[in-house]
Amino acid sequence: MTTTLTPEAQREMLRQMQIIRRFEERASDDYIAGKIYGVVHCYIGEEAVAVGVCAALNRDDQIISTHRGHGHCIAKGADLNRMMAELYGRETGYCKGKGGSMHIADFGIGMLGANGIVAGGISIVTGAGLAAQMEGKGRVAVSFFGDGASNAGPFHESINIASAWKLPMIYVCENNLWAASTAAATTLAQEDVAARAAGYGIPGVVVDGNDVLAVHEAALEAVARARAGEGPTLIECKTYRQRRHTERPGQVDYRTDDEIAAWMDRDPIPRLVEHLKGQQGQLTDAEWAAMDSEIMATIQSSVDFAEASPFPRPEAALEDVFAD
Ligand SMILES: Cc1ncc(C[n+]2csc(CCOP(=O)(O)OP(=O)(O)O)c2C)c(N)n1
Repeated sequence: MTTTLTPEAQREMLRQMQIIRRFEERASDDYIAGKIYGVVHCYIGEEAVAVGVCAALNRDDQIISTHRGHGHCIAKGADLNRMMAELYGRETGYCKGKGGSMHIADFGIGMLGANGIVAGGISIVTGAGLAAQMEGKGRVAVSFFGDGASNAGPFHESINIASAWKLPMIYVCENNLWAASTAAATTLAQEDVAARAAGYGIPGVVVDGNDVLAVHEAALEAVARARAGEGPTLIECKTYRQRRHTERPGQVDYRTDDEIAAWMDRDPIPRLVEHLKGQQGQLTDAEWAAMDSEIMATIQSSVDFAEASPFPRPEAALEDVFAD
């Protein structure tokens, strides 16, 4: 792993990745315990993508997420209490407890929303890229999406128009090798999603998505290009979800034990920990343990906040509904 980032900046990336990890471990436990409703898709194993990309963005840059959205929310600066309260279905949550895991948005920090429609966010955030271009203040917009979503129409339509209009967009494909139960290898016409960029006349970059520093480097370059008015970049991050598609108990996992084990060895968090420890002691065991305990305490506070919050009033069911 190589970088020009300061040790402090790298430790902050580690902290962000561990917050995502601990938030989701708790969300999974509480979902299985029946305290969280709806469905929970964990991003565990893919944290380096959200963190590496969002560290290259400003607060007013905008991102859009997927059904697997907790990591993107946290990396863009979302409030953990409001996130946990939303998962718990409470009135203090981001959607007043009526949206759940797949509908968290926070426009104030440039997080335009998770989205339960596979590929649905790609065209929405391309519109945000057009708005950013028209506004002319140098903002950029980022679309996160999976390998499965890259086979859907909005991917192609959006990248085509973004390239034709040189929109300040960064398209980040999180290729975790599986779309629910479908292996990417059986549905991608070419091994690399990034190769498709050539068809739209934009750069396509393949990056180790479990190396936060490599993801960050690629993102910095793409952001600079977008801010300079040179148009979009497609970054394909090769990564892996360590969990099954959702946390629903009893769900079948089609993946082999060997494949899972090989990727567990490339877990992005221990990789950065080892890198920092090896870099003239930029992280000690004691510092890492202290960082983790502080994170665990923050996650516990978010659960306490959620549990102390009321459920929405039944009469609120039809409030904030924008369509008849
Ligand atoms: C339009 C649409 N089709 C199908 C689904 C059901 N579905 C939910 S997640 C998923 C797989 C998505 O795979 P990918 O885009 O690779 O993202 P990943 O789950 O791997 O993060 C599918 C098919 C959906 N939510 N929306």
